[in-house]
Amino acid sequence: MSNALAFDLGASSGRAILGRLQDGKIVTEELHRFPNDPVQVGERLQWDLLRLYHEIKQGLLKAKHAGVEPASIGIDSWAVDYGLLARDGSLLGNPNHYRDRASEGMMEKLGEELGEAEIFARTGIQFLPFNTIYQLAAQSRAGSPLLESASHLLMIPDLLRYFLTGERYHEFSNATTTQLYNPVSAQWDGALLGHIGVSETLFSPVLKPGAIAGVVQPSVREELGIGPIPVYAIAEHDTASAVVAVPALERSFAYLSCGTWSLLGTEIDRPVMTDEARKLNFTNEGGFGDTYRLLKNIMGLWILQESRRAWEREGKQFTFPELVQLAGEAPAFAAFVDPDDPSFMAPGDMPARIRQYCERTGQEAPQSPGAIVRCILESLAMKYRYVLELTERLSCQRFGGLHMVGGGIHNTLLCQWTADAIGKPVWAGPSEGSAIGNLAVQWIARGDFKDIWEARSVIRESFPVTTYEPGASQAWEAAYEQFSHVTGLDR
Ligand code: LFR
Repeated sequence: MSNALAFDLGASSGRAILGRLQDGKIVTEELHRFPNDPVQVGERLQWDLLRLYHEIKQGLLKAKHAGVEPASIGIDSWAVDYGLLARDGSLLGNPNHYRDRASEGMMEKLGEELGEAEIFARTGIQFLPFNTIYQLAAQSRAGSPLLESASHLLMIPDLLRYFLTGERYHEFSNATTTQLYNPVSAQWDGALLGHIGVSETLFSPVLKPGAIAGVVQPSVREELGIGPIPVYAIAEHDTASAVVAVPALERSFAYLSCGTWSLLGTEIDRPVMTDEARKLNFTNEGGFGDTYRLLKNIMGLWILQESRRAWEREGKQFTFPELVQLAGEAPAFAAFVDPDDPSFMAPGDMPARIRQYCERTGQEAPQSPGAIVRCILESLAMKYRYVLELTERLSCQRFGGLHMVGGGIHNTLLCQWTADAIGKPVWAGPSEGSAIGNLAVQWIARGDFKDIWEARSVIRESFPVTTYEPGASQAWEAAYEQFSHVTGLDR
């Protein structure tokens, strides 16, 4: 019986999942779950990184108290954010949150200075205003004293792994999301770093997912009373881990990793660095086993989560199932938004922003929570169709359906509407995609699975997959035209 421990950190919560291989199947157990609340301090929105490290140690203690010594550990998290270390290895300040406004306008500025085509040719990465390159350029141009005194930069999972092992490495899948890593030369891009005035010496070697990245260091062993557990660099970008866990049996497949973000795309062997890919703002993020993730970020359930928080501030409490039920009862196709409108990026009053979007585009604004949630979920389903069709075009493939993984699959209405919108089946599961992909890479690295395809077929056997067949196709087809028109995506 071979076990492994996965720490999976999302933008609002984290968990420690123990995985066991039992009779040819994966059995998982959640040992620890904890909130990850970003903190607004003055102008800045930041991550409470030391608290996250504390929770990782709590997870290790819970394993120990359950009488389990994990055979290995892996950590995955959201991408693009980083921390800076001083010469003596101590953390300089708290890492900024990617939804912080510090780098506002920097993407446009660097685009003008360097040319978007040049940046894309060097990285193959989509233009998102919070990419590491823009965060770092903003810090560098503001003359940040932290950056000036920094000796090392590590991404979030690299940092936590460093605290555990004392060793500094980057990991490939997450490194690509910086928009500073050149997949062709397989190195940090010196020209881009030079332009933003950031020294290459801040960066450490990049490990491929599946590499051993150290063992739990003596001070931590002593503190927790545990052994020298090996720590692997898994596919540390949570989306990369989620893609590992897609229970596809064939090589050509499309996925939607559905959580706070919706990431929709396909797995490919070589980045698609064409002008068309750049103009459509697709990305080629690194994956397991020298693959790339040709995908697009879609704002996702963030808009719903933030709406719920806004209602909560007004004293109206709803659970997610309640909101989904109200959406089901509201009239269909009454109003649409483009979920990726920049006005939905920062935390704030989403219901008001949705109403403003609708007024701006000549639609009747939804008022009740049910109508607003219906508008969000239908708009997401429509955007999934749009991005799925573009993925087919860019990757020259036709998909028979869409694999959906992640916590969003608990929203059965969204799964059904996605199937309706794309006119193809949706195969939903597993919901803990990132944690399962994290475990799977540890098992591949340790030789328990021969390769990713064996891992995927065992995942398929171990976790239920629910099929949603498309229905009401004519109504959805007509509504898609309405959606494309009001969002301007038909232009
Ligand atoms: C999903 C995710 C996305 C990334 C966003 C910000 O959790 O990792 O892939 O674009 O968060 O880091």
